[in-house]
Amino acid sequence: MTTSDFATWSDQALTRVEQALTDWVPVDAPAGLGEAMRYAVLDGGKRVRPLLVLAAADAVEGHPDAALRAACAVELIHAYSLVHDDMPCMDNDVLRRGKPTVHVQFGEAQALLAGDALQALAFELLTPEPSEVPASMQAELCRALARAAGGAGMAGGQAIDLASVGQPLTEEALRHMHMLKTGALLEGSVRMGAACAQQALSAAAHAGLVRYGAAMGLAFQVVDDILDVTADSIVLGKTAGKDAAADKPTYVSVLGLDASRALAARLGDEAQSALDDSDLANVAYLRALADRVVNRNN
Ligand code: GRG
Repeated sequence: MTTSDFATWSDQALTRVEQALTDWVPVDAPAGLGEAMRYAVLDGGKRVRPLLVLAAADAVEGHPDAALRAACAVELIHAYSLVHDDMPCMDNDVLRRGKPTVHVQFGEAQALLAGDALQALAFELLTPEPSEVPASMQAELCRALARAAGGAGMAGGQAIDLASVGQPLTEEALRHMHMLKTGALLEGSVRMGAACAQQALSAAAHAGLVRYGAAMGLAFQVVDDILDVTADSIVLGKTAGKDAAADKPTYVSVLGLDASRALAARLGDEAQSALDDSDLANVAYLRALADRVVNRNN
């Protein structure tokens, strides 16, 4: 596969995801809620998680409708988490994706509700009625997403993160926090793509994909921490008005910049080696996505 094959696949995948999100996030939720939900989701974001779902589904010849729904569902959970994470009770950010954050634009109560409604919508998307997607596949997708987003995943990691402000963390504790807070949803994206398989996967294929997802999840956060100190965060529209966040431990604060870069490269290698060990033939998009995540500059 050439770089341009991947670019073509990725552009087409992103167009499908964008269109589906535009169609599925309701305009008409009452009293301005729909507007706040659409503001939080549309016109922004790298859509890394949907691409991981679709690339993993491609590798296992997954059910196309289930894969598109899973790709959108995980992005809705991600969008909800960003809305809540930006609120004054958490990171208190005023800019996200180059725009005012949802609570700045719509008020805190509406931001809370928009996050809640996006979370619920994610599970509604996974369980359409009627549907060609087998009920067992729908249930597996819901289970994978719920586990990734809940107390054993993203929300649990966020709780650890909030409790660690101002605390020195060991590398192991930092790894654990990030595996949950950021890694679980990225790994969950790969698990959801795998759950779209229409035939039972071999143990090697499943294990390889899970290992790949775990490496990608941590790599994403390590690179995020590196970019926080090397990129112009105001230009990226990521942060402004941070208070507690400035005092949070990161890979760069715990390991230093050079060791963080080396760790990101090792995790990229680990992701590739996990794919080598899977018995899947069609993993070129997953390989290219691993390169994109490790070498990204935003
Ligand atoms: C509020 C339950 C709850 C969880 C929040 C995801 C998260 C947990 C917090 C986000 C805080 C943050 C900025 C973490 C760094 C890594 C990360 C998830 C960055 C944002 O993800 P990207 O880069 O964002 O995929 P885009 O805008 O491209 O979608």
